[in-house]
Amino acid sequence: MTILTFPFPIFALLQALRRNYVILLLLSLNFINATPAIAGNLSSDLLKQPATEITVSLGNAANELKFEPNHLEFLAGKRYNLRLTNPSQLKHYFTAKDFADGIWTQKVEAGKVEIKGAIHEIELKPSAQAEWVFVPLKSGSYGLRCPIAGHTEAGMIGEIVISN
Ligand SMILES: [Cu+2]
Repeated sequence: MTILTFPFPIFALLQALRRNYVILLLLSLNFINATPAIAGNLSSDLLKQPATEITVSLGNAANELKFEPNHLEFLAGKRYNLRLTNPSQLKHYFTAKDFADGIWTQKVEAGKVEIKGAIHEIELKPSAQAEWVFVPLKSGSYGLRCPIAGHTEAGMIGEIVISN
């Protein structure tokens, strides 16, 4: 009896595996085909949005070690132009790595140079300016700081919130 029933489960199993294999193959083909199309549509739609401008000052003319403002709020899916300025006589950084991981950067523009692709940190020399054009994607609360020795400790920190 056991000998007679034995081949059936094996056959059923093989059939099931074959069926699953086909489903998995279809799923992976779908994934491969769909992903670039979605990414393509997403970025072209995002690029059409007018960018909301927000200015953040790194330090100030009195050389105080702070970001002004030190609290930034963004909405996921909207396009922004974050203008960074350094009106002080000191070099400063805009460092917000987790925030940078949660956004899609279109470009960073400084002087006559445009940089495309992911950016994690921007250094501004005295009187420098830069524009960071991006679309926030991942909601959360992220830390901002200037990592130059003594600056974070003196309070050159901030918070960036992305909400849905
Ligand atoms: Cu600084």
